[in-house]
Amino acid sequence: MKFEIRNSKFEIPRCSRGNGFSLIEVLIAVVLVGLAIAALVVASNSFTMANGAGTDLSTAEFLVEQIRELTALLPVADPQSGTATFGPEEASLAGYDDLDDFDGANFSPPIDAGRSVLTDFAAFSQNVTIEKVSPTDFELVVSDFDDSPFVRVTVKVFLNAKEISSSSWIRARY
Ligand SMILES: [Ca+2]
Ligand SMILES: [Ca+2]
Repeated sequence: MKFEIRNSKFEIPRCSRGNGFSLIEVLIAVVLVGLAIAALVVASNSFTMANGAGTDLSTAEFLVEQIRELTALLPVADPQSGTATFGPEEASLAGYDDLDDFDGANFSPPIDAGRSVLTDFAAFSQNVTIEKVSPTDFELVVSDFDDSPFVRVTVKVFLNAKEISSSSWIRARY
């Protein structure tokens, strides 16, 4: 482009058609491309976040399943005493031999169904609560000393102290 002085006034010569783009056209194109890229980056970030949350949830559900499997075959009442004494009578996890031994247990790092520590998931933890519930209303928690044969198992999975997943089920003393 050339600036010409005519009659003491500056005139900006216009681009004639077919002779490339004007500065304004180029600027508008740059802004539009910029907006498109920004939109793509935002969309990509939110997809990554959603995907990450999905992975965490799958891991949490896997960790709930490990406790479910581990406790599925354990009796509700202690095999020696025959009573459901809430909390462990044994010194360590390896000796837990009834469901309520797991009451109040917190596994961090979490454990698998074979009671092995899952160090690869160290950011996660499993919290187990065992409660007696009323035979007529499983939503109603009764005293640990009640003679109800039903207990409710609740497993909560935390990721860096934030609860990710929670699951409950009912077991009966038999
Ligand atoms: Ca026991
Ligand atoms: Ca016990």
